Amino acid sequence: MPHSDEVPIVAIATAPGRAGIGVVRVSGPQIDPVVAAVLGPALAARLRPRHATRARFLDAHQRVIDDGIAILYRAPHSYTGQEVLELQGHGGPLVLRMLQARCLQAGRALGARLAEPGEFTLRAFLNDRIDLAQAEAVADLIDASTEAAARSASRSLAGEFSAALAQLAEQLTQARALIEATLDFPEEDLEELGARDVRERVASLQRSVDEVMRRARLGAVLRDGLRVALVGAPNVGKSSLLNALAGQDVAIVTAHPGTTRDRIERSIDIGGLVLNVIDTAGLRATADEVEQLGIDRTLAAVGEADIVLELVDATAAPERGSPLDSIPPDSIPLASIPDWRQRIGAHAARIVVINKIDLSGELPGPNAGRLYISAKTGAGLDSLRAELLHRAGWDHAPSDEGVYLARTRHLDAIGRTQDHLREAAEHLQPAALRPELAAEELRLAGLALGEITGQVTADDVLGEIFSRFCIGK
Ligand SMILES: Nc1nc2c(ncn2[C@@H]2O[C@H](COP(=O)(O)OP(=O)(O)OP(=O)(O)O)[C@@H](O)[C@H]2O)c(=O)[nH]1
Ligand SMILES: [Mg+2]
Repeated sequence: MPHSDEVPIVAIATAPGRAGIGVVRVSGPQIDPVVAAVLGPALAARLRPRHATRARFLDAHQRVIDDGIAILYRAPHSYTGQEVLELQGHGGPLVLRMLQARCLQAGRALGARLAEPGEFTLRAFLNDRIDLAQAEAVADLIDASTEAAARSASRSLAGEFSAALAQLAEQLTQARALIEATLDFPEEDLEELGARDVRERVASLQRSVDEVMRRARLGAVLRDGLRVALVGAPNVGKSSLLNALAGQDVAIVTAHPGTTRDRIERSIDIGGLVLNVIDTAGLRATADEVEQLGIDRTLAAVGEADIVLELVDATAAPERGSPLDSIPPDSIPLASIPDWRQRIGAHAARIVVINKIDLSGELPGPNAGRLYISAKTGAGLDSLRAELLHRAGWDHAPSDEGVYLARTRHLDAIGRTQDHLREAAEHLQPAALRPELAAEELRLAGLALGEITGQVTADDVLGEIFSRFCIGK
């Protein structure tokens, strides 16, 4: 994405389609010619910054395109930190396109062009109106699919996440300064200067970063949801369970084993947490080419899942003649594809769910490491939902309190901060005191942390982040 913020950019800022009101935005270091052309010189001269003014939007022949509201923001008191003109007109797609074209035409001498996705926010970042974590929070707020995620994004946007990071960065700098003082005065020994103090500071920093990581991980789940795969032999009730959790008939259910051939995904809100539940084709050896392709997809879904729900039919004849209860969860057999569990990711959780207890008579809920349910009657589903939340890191209904709506990029940077702090702590051990290496690790820890707010960020990272925005933001 070009970073030149010297030219005006123009975009329709409201969603495509018909609506009561639509907004066209212009931002640039200099946009007065656009303002004068679109509003007429007389009105343009009377506009007071940040005040709504009733205006007619004019085309090149002074014909009225629309009648609406104009707001002018003078630099740096605007979203982008540049001069910004906001035209609020009627929300018809055609009228907004005409208005957008008119702004482009009026700004042609200034080099005006259409905005790239996220380019208004990119300019806000480049002009220090917001930091990178806040810019990402803008996109997250727009994309939020649950209330908790929206509130959390809005707090990140207000700078809560950034403030926590800034405090850590400050503490990192202080600890480093203490160590470097001993390097500058070689006659002073670090032990004398208070190695214990430095050690305690680093230990306390480690605890603080661990806490930020914990909150960021919860936030990442809130933001991205979790993938939950329903896996098991044919006919155990996987599709029935998907339908029960979704509260609607999403997948076809029949008494015929091998009904589901393809994977079916649904986003299901469980107490404010979005779970992406994936129904799969039942696992068994088959000569049917279509069914085999479906089973291959099941195995792929198992590999991608954060949580695998292994479904077992409570009435199914247990193998090897042993009653189901006496088989440890790990060896409940899926006769024909015994090694499917090896596909489960290293960090993924597996929950064994015994279904159809309305037929077998077991009590609903957890017992001996398994969960007993009936997808048909709904018995035990509350326990299952609670277990899913628990595995996602929430022991109560998810709330946005104290959670940072983190992205993978953030988790990665926090993880590297943790690594460098661990190294620093090792170099501060009395037996192997290497203060210069400890100081260097603290410096690297600070750099890793700075990537989140964008103090140190490569251009390609910026391009990657902002290109995912919608146009006009
Ligand atoms: N009594 C009872 N029947 C159930 C329950 N869950 C599912 N069934 C029945 O079991 C049969 C198979 O259910 P499905 O949900 O299609 O099973 P599946 O695991 O998706 O099967 P495939 O797609 O073939 O792998 C249907 O006749 C369902 O009505 C349950 O909890 N109790
Ligand atoms: Mg099915």
